[in-house]
Parts: sequence; structure tokens; C-alpha cells
Amino acid sequence: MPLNSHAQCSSFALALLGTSCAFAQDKPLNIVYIMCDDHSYQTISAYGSTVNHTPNIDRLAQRGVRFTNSFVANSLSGPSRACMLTGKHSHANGFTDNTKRFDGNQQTFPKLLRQAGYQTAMIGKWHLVSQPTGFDYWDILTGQGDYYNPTFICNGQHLQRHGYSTNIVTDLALDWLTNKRDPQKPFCLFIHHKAPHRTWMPDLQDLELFSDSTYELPDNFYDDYSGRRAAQEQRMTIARDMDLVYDLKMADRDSTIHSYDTTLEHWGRAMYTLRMDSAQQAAWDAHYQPIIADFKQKFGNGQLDKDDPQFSTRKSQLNNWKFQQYMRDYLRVIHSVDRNVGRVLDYLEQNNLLENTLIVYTSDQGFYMGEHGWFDKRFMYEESFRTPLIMSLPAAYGGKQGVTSSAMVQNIDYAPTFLQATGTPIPSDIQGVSLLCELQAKDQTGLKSCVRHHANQLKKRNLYYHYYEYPDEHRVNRHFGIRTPRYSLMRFYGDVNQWELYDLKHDPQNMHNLYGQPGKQSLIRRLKKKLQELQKKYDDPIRHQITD
Ligand code: SGN
Ligand code: CA
Repeated sequence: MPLNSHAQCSSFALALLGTSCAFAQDKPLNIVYIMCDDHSYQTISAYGSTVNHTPNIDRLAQRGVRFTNSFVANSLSGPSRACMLTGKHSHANGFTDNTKRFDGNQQTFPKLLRQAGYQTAMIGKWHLVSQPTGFDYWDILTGQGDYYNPTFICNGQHLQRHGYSTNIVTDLALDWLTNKRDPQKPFCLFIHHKAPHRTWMPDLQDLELFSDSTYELPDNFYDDYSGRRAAQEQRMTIARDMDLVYDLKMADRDSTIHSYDTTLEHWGRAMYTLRMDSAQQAAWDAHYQPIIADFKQKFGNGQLDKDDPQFSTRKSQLNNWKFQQYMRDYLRVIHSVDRNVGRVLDYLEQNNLLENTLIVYTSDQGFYMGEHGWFDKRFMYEESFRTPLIMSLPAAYGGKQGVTSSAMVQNIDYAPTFLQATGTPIPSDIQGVSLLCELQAKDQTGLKSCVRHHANQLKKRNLYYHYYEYPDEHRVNRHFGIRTPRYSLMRFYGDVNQWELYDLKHDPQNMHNLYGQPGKQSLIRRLKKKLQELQKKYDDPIRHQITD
């Protein structure tokens, strides 16, 4: 198939979608798609973070559109990646939870771009078990990936690289741009980081950052989960489930601090030493050993005496200590992510690629920074259902700069957006919708009606969610639901069978389950009807099993 031409793009897009596409320039549009793993929007300054500053991600937001209502379809890594690649919900692409294996024979947007003449490259965390398909070049982290001296599979061959994952992934991406691609062809480059996934291991150069900072506990840290049975059942609280040795790195030399689980303790003690060389270990120890000594002075081995009259005060102090330690490590990891985003932007600028590259920054899902007392994700509650999303389309392609969009968007929309932006036909079985109109300025010739019509539809759009992985690893019950611009209606099923309803205008933190409350019957009827319509539209087989 020939490379896209302006005529091909416009005629296709106008005929099929009633919209124009971005491909109105002589140069075809490239795509750089940066994705982190577990990056919470709460820790991006462009999203209003009060705890850190991310100047480079913000720089991208100043060059593009920041989506304020961006959601995932299934808040977990593998499923999210499969949704993005296919533009389809989990039941349709088959990768419903992290125990699955992605069927690489199915249609994905990199394959479609490649057929349209694009070079495609995938670098970093893949997490879909089967080997990548649809890429000219791939160099992926094994499984979840390691922070230090990680092992990669490069076009089928295993090799270990020395250094810190976020830096290495960026180095590989820049090397591919410089030395491995054909400069005559347009490209789509995936830069997918392992960071900031658990266990939030910072780069050595960032270890001393934030050491003197303290963070306020979220006001719902001590949520009692009343009215929410699935929330009562989970195993992802900072207080109980975040481990001192494994997560918080209190692997003391004389082994007096213990994990709540022996396997976890084994890994907690081994993980720093297994992969690090002696210089890395020495730098690591120089930072953490004094913190361990201080911890022991304050809390002994971390096992508090329940008979101590001060027990509840001591418990709050320990919880607070854990939260501070979690925040500091997480933010250090984000600092490195942001610095590496800056390296990519600088490279594109220095190599005159900024003017014809769509740059995307996102995460595979959101993450809890102590809200509800949690870390991890999975729930259809706001912090993990949402994900950061910034898309920067160059001004020469009609791209808006430094604006926000409140359109209701989801990660199944990325594939059709990339396809439309490059003038590649969008197959009719794709379930997401293109966001291109959100990226383009209203004054682009021929775009006015499309923008108005499409934008209004997107603002009112209802989103569908379905999460499957239970009971492993954090015991979040299966659930599906609908998110309208104002309400969330969720149906947990399996061990916990319960409906939950939230009015997000008054309860953005999902604290008050209104399901069954007086006066809500007609609202619930309406929302259930809409939910059933979505299940039918997307053809989710669960609708035949759960009908109430
Ligand atoms: C690992 C983590 C979990 C996390 C899952 C899924 N445990 O199993 O805490 O929820 O990944 O995360 S760990 O001890 O191995 O770090 S996902 O983002 O990859 O889906
Ligand atoms: Ca993730």
C-alpha cells in the first residue's frame, strides 16, 4: 500500500467519518507514544499535583491537549495495553486479566499503520506474554520488567542491560530514532516505561530527593468502606498490605524486620541484591540503611504491641511513616520519568521532528496515592479508573496548544485517533472513537461542523468498564459499570454481589454508595438501561449472565 497522501486521507476521512484528518501537510505525521505503568494523574503538575513538579510532562501539555476526563476500560496493565492496541474492550480482544496471553494474530493499530507504510517500534514494558506482532522493531522488558539492570527481549533474543530501566528505555528509543529507522518513512514509536510500578525503586541519582518533604494524608485515608462491600474485601491498604521489607525497603542487615509473608520477605531481601552490581548496592545502602536505623529507633521491628495503651497512636504514626516513605519513593521514580520525557522532547526538537510528530503521554491506568488508604488500582473508583492523557498534535496539522478537553475519553480511543490522524482507515469493528477533532483547532478549514458535533457528543458520552482479575493479587472483586459525565453505576459480581451508585458531582471520592437510597429509583432505572445498551453495543457476553 502506498504511503498516505493528502487526497487519500481527506477523501477517506470525509467519506467515512464526516471529518477531516490531521494529514494535511506534505510531511506525513509520526507518532511517539509514551506510556508509563501506574502513573497517577495526582502526581503530574499539569494535572494540579500539590506534591511534585513535572516540568517536562507539563511542557508537553503546553504544546497540546490535556484530557481532564480520561479513563481506562479495565484498570490493569495487560488488559489496558490490549485495549489500546486493538481499540476494543477486554472481552472483545480476549485479554481480560494479567493471567491471559495476548492473541497476536488479531488486528492492532500498529499492524494497520505498518500496512499503510509506517515503521513501527515497541520499546519497554509490553506485558502481554506473547511476542509483539505488528512491529518492525521490538525491544521489550521481560514480564513486569526490572528497575535495575533489566533483561530485555530484543527481536526475540534475551539480553541484560546495565543501568536504570527508565533511562535505558529512553536510550533505546533515541537510538532507534537515530540509527535504526528509515528516515524516509513515517514512524510510530512506543516508549513504554516500567516505572513507576511497584516497588517504586528510584534511580540512584534521585535517591536523596524529597527526603525532607512530608505529605498530607488524603482526607479519606481512614475510609471505613461503609456501604461498599468490595472495598471492604480488598487487600491493597497501605496500613495492612504495603509491606515494610518488600515495598518500603526496610531489609535490615540483621533481619529483625519481617514481612507479613515469608515469600514476600524473601523477595524483599533479594530484589535489591539480585540485580544490582556492588556499586549500585553500595549507593542503595548508603541511602536506605540510615532510614532503616531511624525506623528501628522509632518502631523497633515494626510489630506494635496491641496491649500498649499507646497502641492506636503508635499505629497512626506507623501508618503515617509508611505513607511518607511510599510517597517519597514514588515521587523519586516520577522525577526520573519526567526527566526522560524531557530527553525525548529535546531530541525531537533538535532533530526537527516536533513539527510533524503527534506526541502522547499516558499511563496504563491511574493509581491510588493513599486515597481510601490504598495503593494499587483495579477499582472503577475515580483514582484508578482515570488515567493521565496528553496528546500534542503539531500546529501545522491544526493542533491546539496548551488547552484542556473535558470530553469523556477512554483508552480504546487511542487506536482510532492514531489511525485517523495518519489518514489510515479505521476498521468498523474498532469500538473506540477518534479524538482527532479534540486535538484540532476549530478554525481549521472544513473542520468547524465536525468539531462542534463531535465535541458535543464526546462531552455527553457514557463509558463502559469491566474488570476481571479476582482474587489475585489484591482481592478486588470483578465488576462492570457505566460512567456518565455525572454518575458512576457499578455492579460487583462473584464473591461480592452488590450494586454501587455515586453522584460524582457531590461525591468525587466515591465515599457514599447511593444505591438503594430513597429517591434514587428512577435514576437507577435510567442508568441500568444505559448500561445494558452499552453492553449490547459492545457485545459483552456478561449481559447474558447478569441481568438484574
Ligand atoms: C504485580 C504487583 C501487584 C500489581 C500487579 C498488576 N505485585 O503483581 O501489586 O497489582 O502487578 O500490576 S508485585 O509484587 O509483583 O509488584 S500491573 O500494572 O502490571 O497490572
Ligand atoms: Ca499498570
